[in-house]
Amino acid sequence: MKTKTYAGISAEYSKLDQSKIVLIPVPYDGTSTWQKGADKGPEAFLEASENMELYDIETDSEVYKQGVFLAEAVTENASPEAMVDAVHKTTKSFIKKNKFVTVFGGEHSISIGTIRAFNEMFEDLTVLHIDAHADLRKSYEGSKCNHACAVYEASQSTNLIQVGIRSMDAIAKTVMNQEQTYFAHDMAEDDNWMDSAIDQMTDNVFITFDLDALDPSIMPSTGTPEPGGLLWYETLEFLKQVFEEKTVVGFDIVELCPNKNEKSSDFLAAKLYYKMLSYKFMNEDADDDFESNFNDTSSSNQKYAKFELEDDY
Ligand SMILES: [Mn+2]
Repeated sequence: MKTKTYAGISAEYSKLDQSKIVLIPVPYDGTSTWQKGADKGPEAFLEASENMELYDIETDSEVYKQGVFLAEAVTENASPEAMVDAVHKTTKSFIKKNKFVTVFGGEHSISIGTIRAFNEMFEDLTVLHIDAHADLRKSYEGSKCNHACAVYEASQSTNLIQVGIRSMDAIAKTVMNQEQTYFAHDMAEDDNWMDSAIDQMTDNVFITFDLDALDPSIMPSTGTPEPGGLLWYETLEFLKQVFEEKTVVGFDIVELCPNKNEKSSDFLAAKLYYKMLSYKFMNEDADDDFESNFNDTSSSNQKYAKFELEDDY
């Protein structure tokens, strides 16, 4: 990866010791089925980030001053399972260092590893899954670590809330909790969806953001664009409310599939990432210590009990 620091920030804001935020790139695209190229996502995102102005008008803040450490990319790709294991280990190691951990993919299968790490480290985790696709298959094309399975494990072991869904296989209905699913066609008609979704969240929230949740008019560079997605300001309004009302413990952003003739998607991804950091730290001084509320719960096997009992389908 060419970039040495996130957004070209100076050394004083990018050293691990002083950084409250860690960014882990995962340039992985091993299981995508249609358009390839999500492995190029992190580099395009980092390049766009370097060309972004770092003062956020809305929050009147410069969140990079909280420190952003750009971790070495996770490049394991021997198999989807090996990649998920590597993402899980790396993510967990930085959570244990008391950092606010963020991950940029790569295709959505990487989130199986990030979610597993956050679920082991934070109690009563809600996974807020923002996506066009339900991604609830237990396995697909011979692997449980396929992008089509991104939140199956989360559906069994966390409080999963799905937002923006407009494409799914009928079999996903047997797994999906419809009460906690916000379909795009309903969201278009119901202004109350944001409050309703937030009401169903526990305090600790991990956000997995598949960029194809956004409308293809603003995010064309993604592997599987679906019409009828979220627009920019409604997305920000929702995210800001989540960050204000809940403890967001980390997030990942996935499925940027860059196109060299269309740079606005790369820039949107860069801006979205920076907005989410700005919302997280908007009430904190750069001098304040960051205290993660992690609590290693991985020794408890209780949260996987339900997962093990599920039948294959
Ligand atoms: Mn998707």
